[in-house]
Amino acid sequence: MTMNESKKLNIFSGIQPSGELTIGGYIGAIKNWVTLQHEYQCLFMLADLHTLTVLQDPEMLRKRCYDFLALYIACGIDPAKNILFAQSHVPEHTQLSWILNCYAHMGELNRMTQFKDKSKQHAANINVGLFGYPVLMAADVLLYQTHYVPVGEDQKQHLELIRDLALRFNHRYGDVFTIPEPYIPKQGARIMSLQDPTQKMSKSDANLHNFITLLDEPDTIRHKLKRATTDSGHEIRFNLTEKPGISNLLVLFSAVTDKTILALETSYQHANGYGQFKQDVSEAIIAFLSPIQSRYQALRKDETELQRILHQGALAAREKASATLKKVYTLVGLMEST
Ligand code: ATP
Ligand code: LTN
Repeated sequence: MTMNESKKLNIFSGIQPSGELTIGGYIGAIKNWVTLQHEYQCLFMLADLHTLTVLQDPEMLRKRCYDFLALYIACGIDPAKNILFAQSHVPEHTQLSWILNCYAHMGELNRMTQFKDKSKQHAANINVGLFGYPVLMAADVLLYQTHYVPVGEDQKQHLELIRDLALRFNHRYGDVFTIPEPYIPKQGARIMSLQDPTQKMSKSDANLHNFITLLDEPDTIRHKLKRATTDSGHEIRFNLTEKPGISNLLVLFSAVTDKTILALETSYQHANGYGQFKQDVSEAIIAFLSPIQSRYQALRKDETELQRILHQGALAAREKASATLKKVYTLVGLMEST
């Protein structure tokens, strides 16, 4: 590590390798990862342990970890510059999670909206892992003395809890953890579902027409966009209360073209209806995803290389994580193992 690298601030984020990565996840999180990697020391994790809070098919889960890693790289995350690793390869995450469990309160976890939502979604399997999900997330972030956590808006509440836990721990034991801050995009922090623009676009949505995945075929994208809910009227204007559907498409359009919403509104001010606009949004998404998809296909073929990246990543992550865990063990009064 060069002198400059050691002085860089730390970035940490992760995504659960479940379902298929949506364009919402890309715009809310990965797009920022790609920009931040140049200025920060970044760790990007496959949150495979977190996926177990919902029943998974073991073979699918293993396969998806490689799919997601290849996608991170295809989106522009450089494995030579960043630490890319799987959560399950770094046992310090579950070790710190246990300790933090003993400082987290039932009441604060009970207030988490994701827990409430997922409990409704998976009423037959409200397991303890689902309840403790944010504590494992806290361990992920706090092990690496993280300054910023680039995520979408839905993770903001978890980040607040992580900050509270870190402050509580530091208050008792001294400055052990860096207090992390969420890094949420100003625009695109909450991409909405295509057919119900009052709900977040989510990869676990049972209705496949609600989301666009990074690997969707062009015709699938065209089809989904055609069926996307638009609003009454015919103007193409950003207004979240009156026109949630069109506003969501404008945010998507802007994110994949890097044109401002204002510029897009201006270019459609004489549009007659939504047809052409929706068609243009789908073509812009297709053009944006096409190079990502080609890179993905090439990277995904070489599983040995993906394994090598994860192996290197786990070694680098463990070096950092074990230093924090050691401090924590000593502070809470655990014996040194000889
Ligand atoms: P699930 O449906 O499995 O809960 P998800 O689609 O909500 O998944 P996650 O894997 O939980 O996606 O999120 C990955 C990252 O992308 C997180 O940082 C999250 O905040 C962000 N993200 C997910 N969906 C969106 C969205 N619709 N808009 C903006 N950011 C999003
Ligand atoms: N819960 C996150 C995934 C995640 C994460 C993290 C994000 C697990 N650990 C640590 C940021 C930092 C999600 O995207 N659903």
